[in-house]
Amino acid sequence: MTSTISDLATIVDNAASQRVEVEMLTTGEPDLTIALAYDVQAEVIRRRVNRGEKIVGMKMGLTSKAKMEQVGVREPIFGWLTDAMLASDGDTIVIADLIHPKIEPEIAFIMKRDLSGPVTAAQAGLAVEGAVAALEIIDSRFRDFKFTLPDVIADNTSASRFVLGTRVVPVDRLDLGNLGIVLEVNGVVRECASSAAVLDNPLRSLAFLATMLSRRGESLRAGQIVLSGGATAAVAFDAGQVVRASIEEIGTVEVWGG
Ligand code: OOG
Ligand code: MG
Repeated sequence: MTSTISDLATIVDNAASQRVEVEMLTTGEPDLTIALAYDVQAEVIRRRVNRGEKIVGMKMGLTSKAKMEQVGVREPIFGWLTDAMLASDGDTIVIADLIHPKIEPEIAFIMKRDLSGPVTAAQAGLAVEGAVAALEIIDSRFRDFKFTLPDVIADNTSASRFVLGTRVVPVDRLDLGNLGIVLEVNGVVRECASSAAVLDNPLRSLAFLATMLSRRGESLRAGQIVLSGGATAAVAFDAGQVVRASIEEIGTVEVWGG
């Protein structure tokens, strides 16, 4: 590579703060590997933390076939969530702060205990306080929302904003392997799925996250939020829209585009 990790982190970090789409990193650096892309991601997050943001959790991405097919990348990935990305049920997200946002329904977990991989889905479930309905707003910094696997990893997996519902339901009361999920925009159903779409069970996504983190010497901490990945394809999120995710037995969550 001719660029440093720091040069590549500057490109995605500036694109996000200036709200402009940029060329994929792999166009100029075809040798960007997955391991180096996670180094770029870590540097982007380090800069956000240095500017005062706090890490509140982690996200999985590309954990369902619908998502993999939509973006043409077939491998689950992880990224970081900070307090600056977090919104509450019913909040308004300012669309002008973003580039070309899309929104997707997800099951989130709140961790009760620290969790280090490698672990199974059953062990991961024991470390969880409960499940929460969530919406994720993704906003790839790359032109036309198109990227390769290393690009999307370096771009912190398109993380932009996320919204949590208010009910935290203990996971031992849920059949997480088959809960109905509905995404509505302005009251019209746009996407439906079963939670089985997410690696057969979103707890498998959590376990896979802990396992992938362990390979980089990282782990999950009590209190952290984990997004398990979009169960359906993402839809465009525009000003004037109200978007709602309803997850069977867990609850609903709503957000406005302002
Ligand atoms: C990458 C992020 C994927 C998910 O839930 O699958 C993701 C993207 O689609 O831009 O957040
Ligand atoms: Mg997502």
